[in-house]
Amino acid sequence: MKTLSPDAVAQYRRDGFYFPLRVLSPEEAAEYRARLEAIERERGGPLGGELRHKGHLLFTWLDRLIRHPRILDAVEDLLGPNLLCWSSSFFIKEARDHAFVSWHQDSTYWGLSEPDVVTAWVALSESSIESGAMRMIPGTHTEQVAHRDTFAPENLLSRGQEIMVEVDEARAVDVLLHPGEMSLHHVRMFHGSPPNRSADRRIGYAIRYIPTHVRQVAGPPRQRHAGARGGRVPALRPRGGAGGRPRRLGAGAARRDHEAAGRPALPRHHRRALPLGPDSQRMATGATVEPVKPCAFSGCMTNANS
Ligand SMILES: O=C(O)CCC(=O)C(=O)O
Repeated sequence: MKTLSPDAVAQYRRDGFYFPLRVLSPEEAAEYRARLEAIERERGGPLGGELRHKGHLLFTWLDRLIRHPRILDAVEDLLGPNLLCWSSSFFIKEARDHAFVSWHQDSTYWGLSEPDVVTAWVALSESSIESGAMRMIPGTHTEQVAHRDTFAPENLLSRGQEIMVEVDEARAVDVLLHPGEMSLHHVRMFHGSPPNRSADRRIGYAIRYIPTHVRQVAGPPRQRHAGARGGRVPALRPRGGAGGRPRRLGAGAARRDHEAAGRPALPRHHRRALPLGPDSQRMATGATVEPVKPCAFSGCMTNANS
């Protein structure tokens, strides 16, 4: 074990989640928050959907966060040493905001071959009962249940997805975190969160890790995975090599795979290697970047203008 005690691993396996784990100092967490808020100021408001998701593909500082050894050590204790970052998202509730997250299981929508996915949710501000901390129902990660789309406007989930069975809220555990602490949760965990009644924003960065044997079996043909740690990456063509720096995805290989699968023509930017460096460096130094338009292929964060 690298970080988690045998008891902590046993607790995760039994309950489906574990917290708190300190991964950043309060000062480091404040630095991450300051970087996020500098971008928001530059863009004139809170991040829209296209920048809230997979920010690690755009910003070098988030790319560093998804590879942070303290986060990876804990995730490795649960998933083993060969890890990909499948996705990441900011979950931000403004001060005294009605936004909430309905009870849901992440596994319902992600199209992955196995429920071997751990989310590391890193708090960049206080996550308390008042600010709308996540809530989890222990032991609910063992079965998949049906969901429906509600499209509730204040739901932070894209289609307002919610669990269709009765959720026993009396059993819910509040995942209370100070800035720089993280929680870990299983992809089938029943979880959600109420509105933020506090005077500060509630900011969390959710990083989704998978072991390299997990496959994308539904959804877009080519997801942008970042290699987080370890060497064997048999099928997903992650953007990062073995524990190393991000690299370009070969355009020819991507196109050949896509065409061989008999899929419709890819948008033009999917046929090229993805430029990570210039954009993220420009953002890191605070200069203006072109507006990013989300690609219609779900999960893709490429600038459709490129
Ligand atoms: O941040 C929240 O309140 C919810 C986050 C969530 O649903 C997730 O990380 O899967």
